[in-house]
Amino acid sequence: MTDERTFIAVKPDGVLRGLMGEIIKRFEQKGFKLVAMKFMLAPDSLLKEHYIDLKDKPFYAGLCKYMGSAPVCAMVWEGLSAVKTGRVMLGETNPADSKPGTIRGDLCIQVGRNIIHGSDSVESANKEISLWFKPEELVSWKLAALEHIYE
Ligand code: DAT
Ligand code: MG
Repeated sequence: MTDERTFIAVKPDGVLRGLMGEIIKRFEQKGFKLVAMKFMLAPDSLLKEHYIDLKDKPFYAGLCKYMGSAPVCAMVWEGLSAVKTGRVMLGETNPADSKPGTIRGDLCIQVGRNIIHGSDSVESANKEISLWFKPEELVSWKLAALEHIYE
């Protein structure tokens, strides 16, 4: 099961702070394979659907507005346990609870500006990937280092 996929997005604060390269680097160096990437101003309709499970939260409207306030870098990364390991790499939702070494633990401070999104289950990953990407935008290719990343 080295073909599990997760949806990762650098949020507007991460983009505005120039942290895209640092975040991409971490997933690339880990050994995950980039399957798709899109730099875009996300439309409000897409963001509302993306965060639909949080629609009753008091921060929902502000969250959607902030997510559309500047570009995001939307990505699909693939590899063994990409969803779970991706979440570990992100850290906790609140950066204050995130350990050093994680993206949120190292690079941000407040929950409302936590710089990165990552799918929380395989099911939501599949939903998010199909929401953000057309099937033909998912690139099929072989990572040359594959046999050195997996035994
Ligand atoms: P995660 O992004 O770790 O999956 P989530 O899905 O529960 O967290 O929430 C989505 C985003 O909403 C989160 O990254 C930041 C924002 N958020 C969550 N809890 C919040 C809160 N209590 N106050 C403000 N923003 C919050
Ligand atoms: Mg979430």
